[in-house]
Amino acid sequence: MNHRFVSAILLVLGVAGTVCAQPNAPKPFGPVPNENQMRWQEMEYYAFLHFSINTFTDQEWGDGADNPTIFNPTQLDCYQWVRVCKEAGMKGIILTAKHHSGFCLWPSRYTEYSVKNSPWKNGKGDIVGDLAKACKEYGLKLGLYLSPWDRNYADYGRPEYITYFRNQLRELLTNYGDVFEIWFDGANGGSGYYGGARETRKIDAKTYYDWKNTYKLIRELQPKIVIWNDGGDRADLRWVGTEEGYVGETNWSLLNATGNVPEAMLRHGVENGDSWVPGEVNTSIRPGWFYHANEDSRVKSLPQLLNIYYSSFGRNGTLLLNYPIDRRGLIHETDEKAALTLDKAVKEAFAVNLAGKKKVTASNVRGAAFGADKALDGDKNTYWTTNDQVKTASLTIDFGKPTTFNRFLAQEYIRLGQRVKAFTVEALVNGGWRELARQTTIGYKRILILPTTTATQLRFTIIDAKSNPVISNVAIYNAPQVLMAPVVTRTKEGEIQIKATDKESVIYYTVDGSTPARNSKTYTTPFRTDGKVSIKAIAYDPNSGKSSSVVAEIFDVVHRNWKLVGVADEKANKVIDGDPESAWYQPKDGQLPADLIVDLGKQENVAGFKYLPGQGRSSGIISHYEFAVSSDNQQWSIVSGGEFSNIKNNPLWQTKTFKPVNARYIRLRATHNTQNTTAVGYAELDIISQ
Ligand code: FUL
Repeated sequence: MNHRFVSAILLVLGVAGTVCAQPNAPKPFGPVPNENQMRWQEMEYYAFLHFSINTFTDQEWGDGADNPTIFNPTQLDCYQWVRVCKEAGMKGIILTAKHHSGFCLWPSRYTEYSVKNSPWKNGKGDIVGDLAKACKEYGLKLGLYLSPWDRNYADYGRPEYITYFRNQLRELLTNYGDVFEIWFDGANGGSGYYGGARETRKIDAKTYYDWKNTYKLIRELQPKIVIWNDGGDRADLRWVGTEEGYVGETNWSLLNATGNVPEAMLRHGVENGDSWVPGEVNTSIRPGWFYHANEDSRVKSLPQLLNIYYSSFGRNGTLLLNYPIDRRGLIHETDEKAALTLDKAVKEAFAVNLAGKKKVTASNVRGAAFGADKALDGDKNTYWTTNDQVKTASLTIDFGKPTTFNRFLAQEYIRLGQRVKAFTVEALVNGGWRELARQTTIGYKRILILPTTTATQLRFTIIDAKSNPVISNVAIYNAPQVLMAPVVTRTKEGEIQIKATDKESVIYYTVDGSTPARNSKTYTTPFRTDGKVSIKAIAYDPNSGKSSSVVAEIFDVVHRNWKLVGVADEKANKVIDGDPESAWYQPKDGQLPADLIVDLGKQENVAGFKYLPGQGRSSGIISHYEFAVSSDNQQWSIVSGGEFSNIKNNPLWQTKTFKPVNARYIRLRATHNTQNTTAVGYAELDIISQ
């Protein structure tokens, strides 16, 4: 039987139970979540753990050729992972049981490419088993990532692989207890080891995996599971089109069951979609998904994490936050500290609901069982709703005295569908109503950051809805201020600019690597630097006495005398202007390979390079490259080449290092881009000198 049909039946039964309890309750409108999706949505926050053989090669993707003997974590402890996640307020963990390299973290019967051929526990270990056990003890739910793309397996691309893939699914979904979510990444086909063939294989992600039957198997083995799939048939959950940690402000939990979904649509859902497919926001606590020691200082700061928090489950999404497991086999201390700090800040922000037990009235009420008070009673199963056909209505909370607040939270009772299309929040200040926010969707949960306001009343008005609104919760908070760390950039001329996001704050900085404090230099205007320099800065708010986290940037040689060779277009200088926001694209009729040559103005000892793709669009992102150096722009030596792993979904700075070499010219050759077209673009190109 079709799973949607089964879900629909379950759902009708589930909803019927609730609806029958309340005579005169509204009927569901449009697609609604099934019980599995409901259970998942209420988890809100859970962890991703990325760990594989490529943790030991410092790569984002393994190509399937690395020898299992290099997989040797020295202190692997699944209890540490689970403890950190639990203390950070998370409700579950999704582990990369098999990433694209094909290396399995459990001793699969169907391959030799697994922990059983590693020195870890003399080949007798099972990480999936250890994690399942630890999760059970701590009351966290277990989820698994099984990469459909397998760069090790000889038969990948042929029908035989599907049997192998399903055998592995059967192992994972049978031997480790309940699995709440299965994760199928969309990266599919490409170059790999493939049992020694070392070739490029293409598959059609829509048809190759026969998802229909694969899903059937999964649901048979784990009836309570939710399926995440960004590559094939529409699953239970959707990707939100970015790995940066946000979903659109307008976010419908709906898609159409068939048809293509462009990334922009994933970000917002489809207003009149015919299926319930809610968004899950996945992002990493560091730039990469896997552990790289050189990212130890780039763990996201509290303001960054709070931003992600508000932009994910503050916008009707769930948050799947990744910790890379390090080579010891642990969540790194810095990541742990960051996650716990986030949890503390969230608890502080939402500690006191200022709307709780306050006088509340509504412009329309369906009857006493659905009164305005039902939105304030803290019970997720009760709700305020209006008579059928009433799509515009407001709810007014009377604080009884002037009250200061800056956060607004609302939840729809989504078991009856997602209905609200637009709403406003107003405050009664000095006898007049002031609009604080005008927004679109709500869904399971919407949180708004409002300007800090002191008012005696707050009015929440639904100005447009698909059907009469059904609101299960409204809450108001006054969250403590958290300062954003300043942003530091350096121009082509070597001028350092430091910008604070919070207007009232003062910036303190150092140029010698020491930690900035209030006795450090105060930043007022840009200043010039030469050569390598390390800048650290903080923002300080004299009113609250609070400081931001420290931002640290290391700049290499100044680009003052750098020139692009053989490019007439003036705009091309954007590639070396030090501004990550500006980008340049090779002319449209270009061909691959495409070269970009930079004259460094003098000989430098070059030990690596850095490439940042254009941040504004998804085209022109280089996926494969060759990097060469020269002293005379005639004779070139290739010093590095390969792929920028996962750059498509995560278009961040790419760093490649090599044995230092003296050179005056550098050449970045783009051999492929992420879309298999000829577009090539660059936000920045830089070198690492010695
Ligand atoms: C991506 C993968 O290619 C990354 O390596 C990572 O697993 C991320 C969560 O999904 O698309």
